[in-house]
Parts: sequence; structure tokens; C-alpha cells
Amino acid sequence: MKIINISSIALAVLAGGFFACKPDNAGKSGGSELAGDAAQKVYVAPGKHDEFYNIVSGGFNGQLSVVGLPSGRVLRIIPVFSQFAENGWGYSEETKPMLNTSHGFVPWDDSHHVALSTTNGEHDGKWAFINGNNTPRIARVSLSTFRTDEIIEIPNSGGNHSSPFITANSEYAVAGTRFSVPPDANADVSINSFKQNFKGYISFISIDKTTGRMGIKFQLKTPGVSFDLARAGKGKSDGWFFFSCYNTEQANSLLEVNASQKDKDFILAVNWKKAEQYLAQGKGKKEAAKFAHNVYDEKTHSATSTIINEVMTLDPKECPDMLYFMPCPKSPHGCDVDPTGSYIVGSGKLAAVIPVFSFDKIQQAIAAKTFDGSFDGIPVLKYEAVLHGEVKKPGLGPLHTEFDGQGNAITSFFVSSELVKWNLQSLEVLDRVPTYYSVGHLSIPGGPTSKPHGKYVIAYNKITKDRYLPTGPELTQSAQLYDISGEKMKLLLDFPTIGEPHYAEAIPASLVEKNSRKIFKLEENNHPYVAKGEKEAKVVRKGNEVHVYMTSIRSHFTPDNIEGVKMGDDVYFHVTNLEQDWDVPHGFAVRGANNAEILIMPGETCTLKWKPSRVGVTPIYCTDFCSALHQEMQGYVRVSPAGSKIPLSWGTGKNPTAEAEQKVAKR
Ligand code: K7E
Ligand code: CUA
Repeated sequence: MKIINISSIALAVLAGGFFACKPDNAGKSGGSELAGDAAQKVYVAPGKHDEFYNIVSGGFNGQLSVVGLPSGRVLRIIPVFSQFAENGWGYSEETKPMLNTSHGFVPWDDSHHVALSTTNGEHDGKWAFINGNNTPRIARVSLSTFRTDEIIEIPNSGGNHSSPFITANSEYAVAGTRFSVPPDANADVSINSFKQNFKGYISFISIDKTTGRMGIKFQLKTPGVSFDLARAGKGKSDGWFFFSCYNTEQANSLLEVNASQKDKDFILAVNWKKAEQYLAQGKGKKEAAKFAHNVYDEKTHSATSTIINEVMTLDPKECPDMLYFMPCPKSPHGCDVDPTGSYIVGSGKLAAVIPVFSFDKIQQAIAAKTFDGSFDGIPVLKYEAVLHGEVKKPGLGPLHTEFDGQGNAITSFFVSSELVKWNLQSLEVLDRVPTYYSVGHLSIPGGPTSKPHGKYVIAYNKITKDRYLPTGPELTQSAQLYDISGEKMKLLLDFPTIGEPHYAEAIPASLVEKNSRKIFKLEENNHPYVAKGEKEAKVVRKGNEVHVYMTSIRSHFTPDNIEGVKMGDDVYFHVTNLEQDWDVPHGFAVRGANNAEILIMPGETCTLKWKPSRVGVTPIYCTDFCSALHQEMQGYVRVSPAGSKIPLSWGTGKNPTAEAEQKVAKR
């Protein structure tokens, strides 16, 4: 009884503090902060392009969206971890392997963080990386095709939240496990044995410079805590990585209370160059693990999934001087590194200050062994010794910080619903603006890089209440765009988002648009079922499989009449789009297909599997309005009873049955 009382008081205190969200001047149509020339600043005239691509996580929809800034116009949804019936992602035979995991086919995930590739700490416009939290995965998306090219599963991990964050030269993307877990190879242990058996694994995923190909280079077996967010060092701190950790209490139940006990949790500083040295010295151990690695090949237009059965691990106990804990008040969420790499900003969700750590001081403290004891064998650096200073009374519930490249930082405050700008040197608060409401992440174009592009900050809000037309119990989540070019931040625009945007990055259009892919070359199409011209179109029976090598071009399919399919057959429509013009996809759908349509890009081959459910003639059609005669782009498939003698026949512009019957008669 007593215990319950204490818990509920603690809960009430925490919940009360944590869920208040409206700023003082809430309810006004946007506050006095709305810039007078806001409309002009976000207006992108018809036919004109936006200045930035905003690559936005879809949260629980497992996708990415691409938004133009400053207009807020949605340009594309890129399916990543979730099936997408709009274009057949995860439904087409070619893309199904992309969603394979060690748990089998997993067609959904929860995505939080986007990371754009960098070279020398600056955006290079090549790839976007994004995490799947639930079934731990990292995906790589091409910024040339705007498609998911690769997905790698992370073993020894649960709730892949501290992920993916990348090093300055995109050598690695890291993934820190949110849930500490027992090693996959020996996981049947008592939950109560958390402190002995559970580990907080951090994975270093290598990225090939030219192809982008990922691989798990090694995992660090760190103490059982919860990793929340991370950033790589850059400039002077290149070679280091910083991870915020909570639940240093190592609780395994009622974390809301039990993981909020300590005054300070930690930021883990990882010397990853040192880890590489230990690896080269042979300190790594291969451990059994099981994870999928899925790669999409642009030439075969098909994905393959490979299951890998071991992973290289490094035990910090055998690798001294590689890891250090820094105390950080209290339950830190964001952990951000400024453009010069000199400062590491921790954001304690339950803290009243923002601690700013100095990389130089961290190095000095390590050299002088200014420790404050150790945690599970890892030295804890003395808080005061590594602190650059604290931002006092910044707001309530700091979550994330980005940088404007002018020596300032902007931090989001979930509880007090505001963005607060402060100076990195003086730690003085310079400006604050309300957000509507409960801002989570924020993004400055180039904010996490060595060279922020500045100009705007975008707040990604969790709650919108009265800001939009109501749509029933579920309201849109939203982004708010602020001008940060002047001394004061000025609200310019609200725009709704797709799913829950946790993090997003923005990149100048000039770095991306020139590389945008227009078509896939037909002569380079190595799909095993390609038909490179109408003459190659055919229908082939292999037992009860019927393979249709179909072509599409404005405005017909070849073949568009097919007979001889029987009940019990599995019909594979392999559709090649013969077009070699930009922006001319064709779609394909067949009545009764219980999966999706497919949308085939110029030069590509895509396969829809269909199992007929009844005898009769079934229409097929193109689903994408491709020409004035799109509505004529249709055909029929005749399905006869199992055991029927109707021969397999096909054609376009002729009567396939009559021809087939003639052939049969001649024999
Ligand atoms: Cu939304 Cu980055 Cu998952 Cu903070 S996290 S808000
Ligand atoms: Cu092809 Cu419509």
C-alpha cells in the first residue's frame, strides 16, 4: 500500500510537469511573433522550386516524406519499413525481400531519426539514413532515386532509438540500443537478472564511400542502460561519439518512476578510433547473432535478403581508454555537438539547466584522470571538470538542440512549448518563441553538420489541438517554420506533416536536384523476367505458375488478352515499362488481387503476383493517368476451371483464342 502511494505521488509530480504543454499566449492565432512579411517569405510562385528539401521521418508510419521549404509542400512519400500500396513497395515480388528480417517478413516499423550523409562534416547529398525502432533496422535511401536501397537489421538490440547518427565522413552510422537486452545468443534469462545479464549494445555500421553499402563492423558491449540519442564528434572531436543514456538506475520495471531517481544520468563518450585500433589488434570476438541484410539492385530491379549469423563484438572490459561516462542532469534526451566539435550539449528532460560540455576539458580530464568513480568498470569523468557551463533557466523539458552556424544554439522545449536561442560561448539566452504545441525535435538546415546553412528553424510539434481544421479524434501533427536570419526568431508558416515527424533534416536543393534520376535505362535492365520490347512479350507456364512477360507503353499492354489460366495457378505479371521518358510511369492492377497495384517507372520491371479466386474473365488496367488514352489502357485475363483444356494464348490487337485454336487444329 505504502509503495503504491509513493509511486503515485512521484507519478503525479512527473506527469504534471511533463504534460503541461500550452505556452502562455496559446490560443492566439500565432502570436505577435508572426512576421509581417511571412506570406512573402514562404510564397513559392507556381512553377518555381523550393530552396530546400526537407527529409522528414514519418514516425509510426515507417516512412519518409519529402517536403519543399519554405513552402511546406509535400513532394513525395518514400516507403522504407512499411508496405505502401500506392506503389507496391513491400507487395511487389521484387521489393518483398527488403522487409525480411530474422523474425521473418516485417512490413511495418516506427521511424524516428533521419541522417543525411556528409563528407568532411558537410552535406554531400548522396543518401538519407533512417532507423526502424521496433524491429531494429537501419535503412539507406538514395537521394538520386528517392527510393530505399538497403536495409540492415541490428542484432543484440531492442528499440533502435539512438540511431542512425553518422560520422563526419560517413564512415559509420551508429545504432545504440534503447532497451538493454541479454545477448541474442543467450537470451533466456530472468528479467530480474538485468544488472548481470543485460547489455547496452552500440553498433557501428560501416558505409562504403562509393556504393553506400552497409555492414556491421563491430558492436560495443556496454553496461545495461538505455541509449537515447547520439551525435558524432566533428572537427577537433572527430573520432569520438557521444550517446545520451537514461535508466542508469538499471531498472527493469516502472521506469517512469524507477528510472527517474538519480539526479544525473550519463552521456557516454566513445573513442571510436580507439575501438578501431582494438579491432585491428584482434581484440574483437565473434558472437552468434542472426540478422538480415537486404539490398535492392538497380540493374535487376530486385532485392535480395541475406541472413548473417555472427557479429563482431568488443568488450570494454578488455579495451581500456575507449569509453568514458560524463554525468548529465537528468534523464538526458538530446545529445548534440556544435559545428566546430568543441561543445557537447545535453538536454535533460527533467533538468532545469542545459549542460554544455567542453571537448577540450574532456580530454584534459581524461589525461589527468579526474574521475568521479566508475560505473560498471567504466570511468566517470567529474561533472565540473568537463563542463563548459550551464544555460540557466532556459525553459522546461529541453529535448533537442541544433546550431545556426553563427555561434548560437536553438533548443526545443517540450513542456514549455518553445524554441530558445542561446549563445554557445556566453550561454546567455538570446531569444525565445512559442511553438504550437509541445515541440519535439527541431531542425536547422545543415544544423547537425560542420556548416549549417541556417536561415530557418523548423519545429516538429507533437500536439496541434486548435491549429487546424479538426479531423475527428486524430489530428494532424505539424511543423512550424521560423525565420532565424535576424536577431529575433520569427514564425513564418505552419504545415501539417505525414505521420509523426520525430527528426528531419533539410538540405539545399542545389545539392540534390542535379542528381535526381529521370529514368532507368532499358538496355541496362537485367531483370530475369524483363521484356525489352513487345516482341519479347510472352506467357510461359511452369507447372501451376504462369509467368506473364508483359510490356507497357502509351497506351497499351502487350499482351492485353490472355487465356489458358486455370484455377489453382499462381500468375506472375512481370511488367516492363518500355518508356524512356521522364515522368511516365505506368501502373498495373488486376481485379481481386489481394495485395496492391504496382507502379512501374520508365525502364523498370516490376512483378505482381495474383492467385485467381474464381472462374471467369478478369479485367486488368493501368492505374496511372499516362496519356489521353490512359483510360483505354486495359485488357482481360480468362480464368478457366482447373483441368480445363483451354490452351495458353495471348496477344494484343488480335484474337488470341482464335489463333491458339488454329494452332491446335493444325497439329
Ligand atoms: Cu521523437 Cu528523437 Cu524518438 Cu526526441 S525522439 S522528440
Ligand atoms: Cu499507362 Cu495509364
